[in-house]
Amino acid sequence: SPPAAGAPERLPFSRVTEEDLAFFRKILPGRTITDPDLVESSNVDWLKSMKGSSEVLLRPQKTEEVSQIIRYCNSRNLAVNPQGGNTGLVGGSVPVYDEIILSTSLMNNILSFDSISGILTCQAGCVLENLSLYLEERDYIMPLDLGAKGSCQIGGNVATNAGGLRLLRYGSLHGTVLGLEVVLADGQVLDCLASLRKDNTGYDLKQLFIGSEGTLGVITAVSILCPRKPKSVNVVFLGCETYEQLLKAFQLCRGMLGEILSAFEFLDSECMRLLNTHLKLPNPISDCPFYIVIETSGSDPKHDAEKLHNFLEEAMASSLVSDGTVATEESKIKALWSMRERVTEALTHDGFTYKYDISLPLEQIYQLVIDMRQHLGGRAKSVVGYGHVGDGNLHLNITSSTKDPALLAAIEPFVYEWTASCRGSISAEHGLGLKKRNYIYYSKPSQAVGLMGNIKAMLDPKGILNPYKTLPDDVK
Ligand code: FAD
Ligand code: 2HG
Ligand code: ZN
Repeated sequence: SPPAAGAPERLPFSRVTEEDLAFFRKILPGRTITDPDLVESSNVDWLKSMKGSSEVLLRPQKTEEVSQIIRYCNSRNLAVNPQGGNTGLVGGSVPVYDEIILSTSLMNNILSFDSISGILTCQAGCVLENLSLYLEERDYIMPLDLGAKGSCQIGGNVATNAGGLRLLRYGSLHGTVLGLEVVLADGQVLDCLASLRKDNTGYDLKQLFIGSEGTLGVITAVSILCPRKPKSVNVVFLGCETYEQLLKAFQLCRGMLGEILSAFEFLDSECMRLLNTHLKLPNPISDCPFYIVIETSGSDPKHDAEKLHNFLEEAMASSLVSDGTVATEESKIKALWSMRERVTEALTHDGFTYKYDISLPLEQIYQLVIDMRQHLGGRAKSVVGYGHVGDGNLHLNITSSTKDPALLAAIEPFVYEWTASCRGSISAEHGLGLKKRNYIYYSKPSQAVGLMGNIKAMLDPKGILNPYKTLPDDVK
């Protein structure tokens, strides 16, 4: 298929030959996939917005196999696209042209778990939800959670530095990942798989690979610090009349819930409309312009209930929230969470979706949605705002019935200029992939981007690892 409009030129990588396939089949017998019907789904991204034309899907099980494949590809100048669960939202997980797809899906073993320290070590292809289930049986949880948990893999999470719904409480993967094993572009295995809380021996190299989107190395194993499973979890779904009240509720909530607050998320009434229309999810409370999902996680149900009760009473008394419902039991907790987690899915039913994942100062978050609506007038089908408001992260999504270049031209660069004027980030948690890489300068100075280019050139001189991704066109 022809490359997407605006796609970069194909770089002069080799094309896969019969000899190459013979080599791959020797290393990965039965796991070198060339049947076009089987390769097809790995060529298309979750949003169905990108389509590559790879003819080879490799499914290693061991680090040593990854190492042999990459060493060979480097010597043959063959480009490789590392792929986890293929849930990425910026076109980073699928090939642009005929890059070999290296899937970690069969690298799904847990290597060790220490029930005293809570340190889990596993292969990169473990699905996030499977890790969560494994840990829950042992009274622990993963420090991250996201709507894509049923498909995304821990290697992909680390490669994108995924944030998600628990970042407010447990921090980013830059803090919770304790060690990584990475196959470098020349096939060397970099063993930084330490399981230590503290280790200041030289530069912290693993940090380079967290968020590097497959461009610096293939992550093969991860060691991660996991929190204890909370004994009591409560979720509240609240309605607010204005964004200012929502922010005041956040402030109050931080003060009154303190250490038990584990998530503070929001969605607007347009998201609710899409949940109602496309997924038939009814509003659990009365209609409001804004909705908040607050989660508490603590060790004492009585203590937590009391704190939550006091907070709700105060929030209602000071008219910060106008309606709400509380869940303590598992099925209702899940139902309330799905009102937030399934907005992305609802959007896919609304039409072609333009996605913006923006970090902004808290006070400015919703102004961007308002300004965008005004700026676009009637040109978009829906303009919705939701996200990890507690982390200062807005998900601004705009839909149209079909792909609409004129609409896109009205959105960009407006959205990026707006973001840069507040010194925000044009990619808070999804990465740059193919779609956002050329906008990096809105959030990073050219000096920083130049240094990124130097690091890439040092670690992957032939540029075989996930070409056309993350770095802008002018950095080679
Ligand atoms: P993929 O999509 O397969 O790959 C993503 C990138 O990482 C690609 O560039 C790929 O080349 C690279 N990569 C994958 N595995 C490796 C590896 N082993 N070594 C090196 N590079 C690798 N993101 C958030 O941050 N927060 C959210 O709340 C969130 N919610 C989501 C909800 C839904 C419904 C969906 C569809 C996506 C969501 N995402 C979210 C996007 C997020 O980036 C991914 O869900 C996830 O982190 C990607 O993991 P994956 O295994 O699917 O990786
Ligand atoms: C979320 O927080 C994800 O739900 C997806 O990061 C956001 O689809 C989006 O824009
Ligand atoms: Zn998100």
